[in-house]
Parts: sequence; C-alpha cells; structure tokens
Amino acid sequence: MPAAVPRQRCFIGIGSNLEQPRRQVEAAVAALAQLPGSKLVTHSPWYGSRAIGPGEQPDYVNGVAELLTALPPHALLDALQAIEAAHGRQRLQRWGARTLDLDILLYGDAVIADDRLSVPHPRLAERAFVVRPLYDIAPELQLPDGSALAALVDCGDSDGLWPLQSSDGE
Ligand code: ROI
Repeated sequence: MPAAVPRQRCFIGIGSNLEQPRRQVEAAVAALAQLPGSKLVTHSPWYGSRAIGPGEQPDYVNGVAELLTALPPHALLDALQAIEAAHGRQRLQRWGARTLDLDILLYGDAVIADDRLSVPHPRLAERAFVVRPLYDIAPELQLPDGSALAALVDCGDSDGLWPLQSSDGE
C-alpha cells in the first residue's frame, strides 16, 4: 500500500464582487469541500469590503477557508482555477471586477515562488480583507517567516471592511 500523503494545512482567500457575490462565495466553499484528497475544516465569517484596485468597481464579499489537503500546491492551484472557471470567472482586466477569486494564501509552511504561484500570497499582510478573516479562524497562526498573524491584525487598516450579517447580500 502506498504511504499516505501527509495533508497540509492551507488557507484559501475567497472574493467576489459580481453576480450575487454572497452566493458566489458560499458556492465556492461548497466546491472546496468536494476537492479530492481534501477536507474543508472551516471558513471565516463573510465580510463586505471596498474594492482595492483601479477604477470604480462594486464592493466585494471576502472570506477565508481552511483546508487540509493532500493535493500538491500546483494541483491545488489547478483545482481552484477549475472552480473559478466553473463559476463563470472572466479575466477581463488585471485587478478588475471578478465573479470569483480563489487564492492560495498559505500552504503549510511552504514558500513557493515560480511563474504560476507565489505562496505565501505576496499581498497577504497588507490586505485587511485577508488578514481579518484569517485571524478569525486561525488566531494562533504563524507565517512561514515566523511572524505572528496577530501582529498584522492591529496594524492593518480596517477601513473599508465590515462584517456581513448572515442574510446580507443574498
Ligand atoms: N478588493 C477587495 N476589497 N477584495 C478583493 O478580494 C479584491 N481582489 C482583487 C482586487 C481587484 C485586487 N481587489 C480586491 O483581486
């Protein structure tokens, strides 16, 4: 029998600002729960957030999911891009509005930098819409460089980020 592949603790950033964003992010969580070799541990509360990026675009719904997965990082990336595609994501413009965005924020303690994947996500620390929900589900987390996530929460600019009620954005 082949040795079991150890599962890695991963955190996935989820965002949507088109086509009923709240439904998009809920559907994304359901799709993450179906990934092969993976177990969805939990997801954060949902937040509304003002769009960061050029031009005018609608507010986002953002959150973070925790996954235990045996998928290697690039296979996980492929799987996330397949979920995005299945949810009608169109890559119209860099940093433009999107139906569904799934980012690998952390993959265990791995540090990856190649032409497809940068882990930890390079802008993790500067985005309150990532740091806040990540802290909600993993307040003890240390980043691969040894820094504490908790240290990022307080210095993060939480302007433009608000908790959603369970019925918001339906
Ligand atoms: N802005 C917010 N608030 N939330 C996002 O998820 C998000 N994603 C992006 C860009 C366009 C950079 N801006 C965002 O990719």
